[in-house]
Amino acid sequence: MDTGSISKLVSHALRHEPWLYELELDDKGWVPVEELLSASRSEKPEWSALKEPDLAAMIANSDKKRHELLDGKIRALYGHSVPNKLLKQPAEPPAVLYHGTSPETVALIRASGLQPMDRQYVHLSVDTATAEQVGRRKARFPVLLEVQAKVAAANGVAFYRGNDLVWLADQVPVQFIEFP
Ligand code: HQG
Repeated sequence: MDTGSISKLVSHALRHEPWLYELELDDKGWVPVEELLSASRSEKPEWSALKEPDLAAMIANSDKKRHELLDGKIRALYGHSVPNKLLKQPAEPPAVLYHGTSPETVALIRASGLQPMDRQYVHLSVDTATAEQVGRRKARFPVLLEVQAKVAAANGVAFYRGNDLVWLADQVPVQFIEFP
């Protein structure tokens, strides 16, 4: 079983287009595992025996903690683009968070701050190595921006925990961003 392909399908279903799998996210992004399993099983013959432990193994063995299983439900921890914004509990962020992006995007961010663009939230990283990796999805030599997260939070910007490495924000005004 190719866990990478399952993870892609699960992310697509739980972040972007659940309706294509006849799934409906609740207000925190959860769906019943059995519903996701039956949708996944019908996608490919080799997934016909897919069970919850396979999803648990996929999460445990993944390079990033993208999904969470709890009490017979599963959700994506970040990355959503579904139209209804998920309900998230604001949390106290670390002092500094990082955002890796392409050099061409920096001027746009200087003009309008960090915006979620096609997703529900801006994605930030706890360390430069992770931000670098995120930025490399966009450019060979990404630019790392430093976000003064604690100061921004004290000034009314809401932050939310994604996983151990990823934090989310509705948007980050430019005065809290340090450019290289
Ligand atoms: C840019 C992956 C114009 C922003 C990663 C980024 C992450 C602006 C792009 C997660 C802007 C959005 C998300 C503005 C920000 N004007 N562009 N004002 N503000 N941008 O892919 O953060 O592998 O939606 O710099 O690891 O790159 O899928 O977000 O380049 O955690 O699990 O708009 O996706 O995780 O791009 O990545 P994305 P992201 P997975």
